[in-house]
Amino acid sequence: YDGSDLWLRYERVADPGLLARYRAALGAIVVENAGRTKVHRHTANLSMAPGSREHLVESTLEAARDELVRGLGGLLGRPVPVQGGFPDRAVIVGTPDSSPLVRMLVPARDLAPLGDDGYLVRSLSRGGHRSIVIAGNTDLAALYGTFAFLRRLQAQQPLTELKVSSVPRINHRYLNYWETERLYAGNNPAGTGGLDGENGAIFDFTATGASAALNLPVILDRYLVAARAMASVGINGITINNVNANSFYLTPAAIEQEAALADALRPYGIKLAVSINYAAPTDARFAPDTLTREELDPYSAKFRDWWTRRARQLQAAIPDFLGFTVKANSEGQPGPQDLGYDHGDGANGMAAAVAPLGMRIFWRTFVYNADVDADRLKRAYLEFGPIDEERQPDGTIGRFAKNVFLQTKNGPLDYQAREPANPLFGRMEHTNQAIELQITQEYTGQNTMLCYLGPLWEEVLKSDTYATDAHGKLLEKRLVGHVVDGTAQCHPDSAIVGVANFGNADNLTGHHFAQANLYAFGRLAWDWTLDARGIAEDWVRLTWSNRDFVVRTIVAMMMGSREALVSYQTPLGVAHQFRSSDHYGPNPAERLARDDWSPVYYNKADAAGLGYDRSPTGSGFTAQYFPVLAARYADIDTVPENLLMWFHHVPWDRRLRSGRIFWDELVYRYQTGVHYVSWLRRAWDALEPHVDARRFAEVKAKLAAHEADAGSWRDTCVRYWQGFNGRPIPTDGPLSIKIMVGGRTFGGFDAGAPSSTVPVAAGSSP
Ligand code: BDP
Repeated sequence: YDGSDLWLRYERVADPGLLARYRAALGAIVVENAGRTKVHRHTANLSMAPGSREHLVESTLEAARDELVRGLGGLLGRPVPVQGGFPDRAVIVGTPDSSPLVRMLVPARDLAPLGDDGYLVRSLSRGGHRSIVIAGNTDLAALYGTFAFLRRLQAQQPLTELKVSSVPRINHRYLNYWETERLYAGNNPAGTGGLDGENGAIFDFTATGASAALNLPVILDRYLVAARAMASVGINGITINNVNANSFYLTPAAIEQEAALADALRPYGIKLAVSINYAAPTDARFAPDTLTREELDPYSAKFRDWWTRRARQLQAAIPDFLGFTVKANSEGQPGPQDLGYDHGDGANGMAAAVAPLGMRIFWRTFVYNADVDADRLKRAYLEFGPIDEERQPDGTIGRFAKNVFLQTKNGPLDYQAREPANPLFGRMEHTNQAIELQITQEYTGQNTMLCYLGPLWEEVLKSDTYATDAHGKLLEKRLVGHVVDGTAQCHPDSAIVGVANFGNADNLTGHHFAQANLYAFGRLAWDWTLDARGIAEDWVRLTWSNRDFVVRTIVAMMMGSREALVSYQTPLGVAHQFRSSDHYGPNPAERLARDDWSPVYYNKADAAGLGYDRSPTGSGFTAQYFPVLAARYADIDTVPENLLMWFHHVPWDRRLRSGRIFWDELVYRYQTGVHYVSWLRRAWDALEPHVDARRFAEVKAKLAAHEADAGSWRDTCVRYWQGFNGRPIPTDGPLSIKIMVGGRTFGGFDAGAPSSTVPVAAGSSP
């Protein structure tokens, strides 16, 4: 098995008793009027590639029906018929509009609180008939309920007395897909896909224009597997191209292909958006409809009309087109500041251009501009904060338009394995804010390391911002998740974005365990209050096996993996020690053209100690947080130890909570991280009898590379720090390693015995 079904495997239930109970309860599939509400289709010649396993459907209810046929057929090991009427033991799917049975069986008042996307799943007994009803107010909600129901069966949960309902906490649950550049996952190196098929992107566009055959009316299996997988966790939108945007995606030839893709994804409720370059109007590809650089004035009719024209072209082909994602005045991308305007002017100019079409602008806050402040981490708030607080002529506060979302990375730096929450969360009270998480593992091991990101995101979403109201009183709901879902500060609209990790690899994500990150993102996007451990357990049951031993082992492997990665890469809050060429390996000594791209800028290693002083005696970044956090981070005695070097330059001899001095603790952390990876490898080996051969071997090979690379992180960094402090490697006797995650310990193992393949630092010279 190659992993290409992701978590939608639907393996036959192994336990004979359970199989018999499922078979007895699930005798028929009833989806009334499944074909009645056909979704819009722009592309007449949309077709599957020859030899495809997937197939095109024309409506969302057909997608639900076909998923049940596939899912129940697989799980029960025999086909379950699609029937009309009101058969006994049926699974009934629909809405009160589509299905008279749903209307009869589900009281309207039970559906009312579900909104557009929420669903319910119930077992009912009526007139001697037992049935399971999956219902929502929209076809898409019914599809979401179908996937949730199948998930229960895949995880072997009982079917009796089902009374489930679920409503997403966040409205817009989107992926950003970065093709063409730094594909960290899922790409077959010599693969096809992306522009001109030259890299390993999932979607295969061509840039050659209308004269050559367009690749995209032809739909490949992997597009629909991805669509089903996204829908199964409730993702409802995708920006299809890199934020460093190629304006090709706005040309007529591209729009034709985007329309085909949108047609294929539409039954699954996934809508398209495109990343744009602020200066696209100057691009010769649009001649004669081009503007000069001076005409990129966000207040000018010329600029706005240009964008309205582009948006109209997109909407003509893709009626549910979402809008644009914008990276402006960041890392060399053009933006309104080039003409003396600020982000508010630029975002609002574009927002005004697309507002009549019902579209939104997702304007990213990942900006840094050396003129604004030497500490790169301070810049976003310095650039965006004042716009949020500005009093408007009509007396309201905040200048950003209603159809603008600021899209903000979880942390203030750049997707590091551990960061404090971005201070913008809670601070941008008058502005719509989306959180941006990175699913693709740029700084977290890419395609090689096993790193489950659920705990990272849970940590961020459940971080307390200590946000206060206008009177300085602490808000009641003030976790980052509350800010994002709108409940903290009464925002009616809400969004979460994940930078996605699939490509054209057989299993879509490269590392088999990278699938878990896509899954976890989707589940958390729907309900950020879920815990990462529960999500991991679901994923293991759906993807690998329901056997207790397998579930326990893999969940334990996953749960400690991120903390281990932090330990062997960037322990105790030292950030961004990555080699600039690929952001995978270490290079703490690197000094680049720009200070704020350089590991040395982040580590500030010297004879006295290590770490970046961002306290009031340093850059003063801590003051961007609400008072409770600002005070906690400002003081080296109260800052959480896992963020120590994020906020302070720490003396080598400083005593830490473990009783060890800082230098000893640092080496100890590197070491525990590497030991954890050795344990991962051994834990995996023990699963050999329980895992299919191909996936077992592929993960085993990745873990071997992972272990070697973790060792190289430790050795490179420890050796480099020694160059400053001249200290020996501490000897600490055998290490008993327990990695704590959310108050639980995982992988409690005796790491006293040195691993056979990795040189061990403690007690020896690295
Ligand atoms: C960095 C990536 C770069 C992205 C940038 C961004 O290295 O490729 O363009 O983030 O988010 O992490 O804009």
